[in-house]
Amino acid sequence: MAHDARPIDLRSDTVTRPTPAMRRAMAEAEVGDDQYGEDPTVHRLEARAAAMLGKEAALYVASGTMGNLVALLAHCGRGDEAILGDESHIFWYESGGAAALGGIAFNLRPTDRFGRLALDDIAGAIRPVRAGYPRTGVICLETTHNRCGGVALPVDYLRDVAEIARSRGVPVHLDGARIFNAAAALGVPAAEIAAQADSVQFCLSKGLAAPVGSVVTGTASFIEAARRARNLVGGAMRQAGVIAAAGLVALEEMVNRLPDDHVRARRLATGLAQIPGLVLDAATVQTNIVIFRPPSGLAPEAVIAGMKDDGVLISNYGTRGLRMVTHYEVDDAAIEATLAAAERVLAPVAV
Ligand code: TLP
Repeated sequence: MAHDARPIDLRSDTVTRPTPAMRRAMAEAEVGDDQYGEDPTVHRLEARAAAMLGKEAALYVASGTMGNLVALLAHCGRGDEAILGDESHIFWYESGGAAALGGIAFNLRPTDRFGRLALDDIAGAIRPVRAGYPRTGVICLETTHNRCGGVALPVDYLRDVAEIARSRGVPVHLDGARIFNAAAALGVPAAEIAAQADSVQFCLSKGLAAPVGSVVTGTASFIEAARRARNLVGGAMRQAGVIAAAGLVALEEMVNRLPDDHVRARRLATGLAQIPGLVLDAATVQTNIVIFRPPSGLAPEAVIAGMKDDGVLISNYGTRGLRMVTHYEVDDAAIEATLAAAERVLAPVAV
């Protein structure tokens, strides 16, 4: 397996390399100019993605960041407010793009340990119509929730938010970068999750192992607006079928194996929790992400460096702790090797 020659890379599921089937599909992809609407492979990918999420239409974009950006640009005008969680990916890691390019203000709300914003807080944050108030353009949620350790938002919670949003005429955007992980964890079709939001973006390039790309889904008129926004940010591509072909393989062949990653993440979490002083919220380990804090006295940077010396790459999630993510290229042996390394590196500091 790959980790014999390479480090065990648990920094993210984004590190997954395309499978042999993806490489073949890319080489053989039928292509055309997508800006003329003539790339048949992009069309197939968009149709497949829309069908899997139960939405009218879909748009292939270069990244999850671009997917969230074009969705927010399509929902909001300049000066509008987006209600979003203070631990959301859009707030933390997307360069403030919606604010920089769309003039969209962030109305940040506290996030609980399961990735939820309180319902009454959301309801209270939606602006009444008044000349001096910004307009509330969109409510954003995230599932699985990255900084909350990969928790999946329950469908009932999403339904409750949708009801509040609908009653106030505000759309809901779901950053469903890992929506198929959420679906697997909840044991429901991804379409049931997506049905609770007006727009959903999901990534092909994470646990599904495609080399590039995300998809935005929603109504046909929303996707038309998102397509315009994609042009605006320079994201309209040409013979994109070459990469979309790998995305199709991701949807056809990689969704059903995600539960394997979840089992391995739980094994990892159970093993890590045995280490004295290590802090881990086991209830949040629901999918392929494990976040933990090292025992006090051990600096996160020292843990990362120590693990790296032992051939294991992990990432620093700052105020949240350290993160490990399981994926297609991490097998059972890699999990056991990681735990052995963690026991050495995270052993209690002698006083
Ligand atoms: N997340 C990355 C990094 O945090 C940048 C990762 O390794 O997990 N939404 C969510 C919830 C995400 O986790 C990510 C990527 C994105 C959006 C953005 O996707 P990309 O990286 O394709 O722009």
